[in-house]
Amino acid sequence: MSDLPQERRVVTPIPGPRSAELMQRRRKALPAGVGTTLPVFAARAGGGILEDVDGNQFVDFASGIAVTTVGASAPRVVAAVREQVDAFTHTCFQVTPYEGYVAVCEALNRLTPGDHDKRTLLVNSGAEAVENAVKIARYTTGRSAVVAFDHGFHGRTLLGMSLTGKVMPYKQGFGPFAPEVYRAEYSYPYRGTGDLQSTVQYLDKTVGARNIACVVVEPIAGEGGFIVPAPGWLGGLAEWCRDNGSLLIADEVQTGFARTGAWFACEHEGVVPDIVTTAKGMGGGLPLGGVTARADLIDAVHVGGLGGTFGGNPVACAAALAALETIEAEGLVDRARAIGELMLPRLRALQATYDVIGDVRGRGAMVAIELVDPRTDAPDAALTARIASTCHSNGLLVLTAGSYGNVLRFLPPLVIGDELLHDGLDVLEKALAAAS
Ligand code: PLZ
Repeated sequence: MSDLPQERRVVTPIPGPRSAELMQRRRKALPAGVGTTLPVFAARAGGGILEDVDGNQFVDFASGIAVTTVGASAPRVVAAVREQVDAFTHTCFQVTPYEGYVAVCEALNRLTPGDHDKRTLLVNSGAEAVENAVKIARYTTGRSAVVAFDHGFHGRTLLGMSLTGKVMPYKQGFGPFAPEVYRAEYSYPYRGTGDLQSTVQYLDKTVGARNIACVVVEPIAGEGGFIVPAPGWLGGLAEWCRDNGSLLIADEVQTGFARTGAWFACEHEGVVPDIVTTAKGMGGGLPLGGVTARADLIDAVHVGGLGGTFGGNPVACAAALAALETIEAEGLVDRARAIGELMLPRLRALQATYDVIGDVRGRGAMVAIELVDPRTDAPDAALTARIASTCHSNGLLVLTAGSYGNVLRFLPPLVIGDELLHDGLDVLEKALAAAS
């Protein structure tokens, strides 16, 4: 990132000619099923900027979907990766262990909510973390039912899809899905759905408390549209789990690692889960996932029951340790909170002007606006897509989200400067003005 100027710059139509050429090659070589948010090809990225192969520079409000929390070329991460690659790239931890893996587990045991005795398993992705969390919960409870929520997203593997709430594009045509997965209502204050009492009643009456191995929940629904549940809802679920011998699995894949202005989003609600799943922001851009569980639970699993060829790859571990060090050294937990304090008031001011903004919500550097028909509050996915596309053409990389596709979400790297944040919000404001 060292010499990447921290400024937005659009020098060609979007996509530019080189990107358009690469898109053509891509079309011939890749399946159509892999989507594209913004059809420009990356050349460099760092700080709050992503530069494409045509020399356009985008303000990054995406972080590769909440991954490059410390930036896409953070100096500590780059140096640590270089050093590790020089030493060795792989041994398979189960064949011959290495220190980096242990150090990442120690860090996760220290940083995740609760001061109880914990153990961590490392894997390659968020989906794999969720898969393993459910394996551990079933093993230790001897129960089979798994509860997930509307608006939830947990990955694209069979179990990940089964736990995910949204059919298109994630599940359509890909079934049958894993059995013994039950779906409860998620707390969605803006739409007035999912109160704790009806959720608990569903668990008791429809699924049956004694059948439930675990409840898998995102503390803030990510892909579902950055839905922050009502205060006390997550705590109420945790209490229900405790009372009924079910395990609470907090999927912190998107919310974790400083993103929301706390190390983990559960902290905002004072909730201590039995198992926490992590990935995304942990690896400093390299693929790494984790399952951190109460020691008494995870240690029950027999030797050889958990693992994988690549899980906790040494290069990914070195990157993760450097990313963690960066978060701590640069005070990025506080920075995330400050980013929220800058963005939320500006977005609320926009809401006062543009009545298509039905809701402004989020925590820290995980914020969103929900776009609606102001007369009915009906989700307006077409408007959302138009605004996103105008932002892209003007050099702001934004993502959409939401079960109804009507949420614009903002996930800047935490190392972005205030000027770029304001600049990005200016682009958004112009796109709103042009669309309404
Ligand atoms: N749990 C809460 O947000 C991944 C999905 C991108 P993987 N979210 C981005 C896409 O289109 O597939 C996610 C998540 C939560 C689990 C996952 C899955 O993480 O690392 O993508 O497997």
